[in-house]
Amino acid sequence: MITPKGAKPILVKDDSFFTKKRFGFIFNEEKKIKEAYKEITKVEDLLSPGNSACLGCHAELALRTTLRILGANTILAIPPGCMGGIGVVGFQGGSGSKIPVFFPLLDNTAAMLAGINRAYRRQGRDDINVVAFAGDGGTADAGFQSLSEAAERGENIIYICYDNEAYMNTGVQRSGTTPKWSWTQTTPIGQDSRGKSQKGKDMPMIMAQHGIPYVATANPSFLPDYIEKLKKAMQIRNGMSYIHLYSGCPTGWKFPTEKTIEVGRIAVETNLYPLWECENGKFKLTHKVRKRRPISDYSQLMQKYAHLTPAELSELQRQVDDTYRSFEKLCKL
Ligand SMILES: Cc1ncc(C[n+]2csc(CCOP(=O)(O)OP(=O)(O)O)c2C)c(N)n1
Ligand SMILES: [Mg+2]
Repeated sequence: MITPKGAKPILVKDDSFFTKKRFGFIFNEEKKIKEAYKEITKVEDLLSPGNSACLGCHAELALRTTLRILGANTILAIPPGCMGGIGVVGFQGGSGSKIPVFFPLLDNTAAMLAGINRAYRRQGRDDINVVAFAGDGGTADAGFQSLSEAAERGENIIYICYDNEAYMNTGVQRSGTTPKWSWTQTTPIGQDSRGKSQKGKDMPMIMAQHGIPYVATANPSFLPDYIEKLKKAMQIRNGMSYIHLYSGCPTGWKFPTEKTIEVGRIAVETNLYPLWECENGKFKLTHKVRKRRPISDYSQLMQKYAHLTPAELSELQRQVDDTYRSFEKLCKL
């Protein structure tokens, strides 16, 4: 969809079909991506170049961007998971994160960050971003109690969950957010099993129900949208901000490594993963999909859903459409 460098622009002046009115949105989006790229590359990348992330890791792209936007005045918590596993803590200051980072346990990230945040605020320092970058297992399952309590107490931290929809670091086991029908090592495909049989937890909606000041969904394939949301989260001073990041995983979902950005875009274009924010209880879509694509455009891209029968695909399509319709209603309230 984005015009590659050097390619001829699609928009032809004076052509009755290729009008700016009809296709201007492509150029607006391209402009926004270029501006975001300029913005993030003029500041230092706070993650060293070498790490052991899989090729095509969406979460690594998101983490690099996140640190560039947050800047050096940031304390980062990375619980056990792929982002810890790739070497973010680093070795003798020569690799990994260039800002202070620590490993909490899988289950106490938000509690530890709350303590750090309070210590800084007590010293009158409110210029420091206290941030978690945690997987879905560390967020929706093992770490949920401490996260929910920190949200309820109004702890002023930024909690980012990168959701690759399974316990990837330990070899693709199902998590609370793994969607229905997904293949994982613990939800196999065979005579008696059609992948995961339960629905995934809707973590961003659960966090919105805590009544915290800012909740958003984001996707590294839509970086300008994510950057705007992160900047908003950094401004919040009266409670927790929670960002739920879609995070495509070529290794665990089994798709070619060069397809990560495309997979992430199609997740949004099928309405499977709408981009929204909830500021002080008010829900808003931040990216309107012009023509929703069928869910098969998404499922056929990866092995994780390769087993789906036409009947299961229609059921999945119905679920996606129903969820999206109720979400639209929520935005109108
Ligand atoms: C209490 C506890 N149980 C299990 C583990 C082992 N463990 C380490 S990483 C991990 C997977 C975490 O999954 P997720 O949070 O989704 O991150 P991802 O690996 O997908 O990036 C598990 C189960 C642990 N560290 N602590
Ligand atoms: Mg995970």
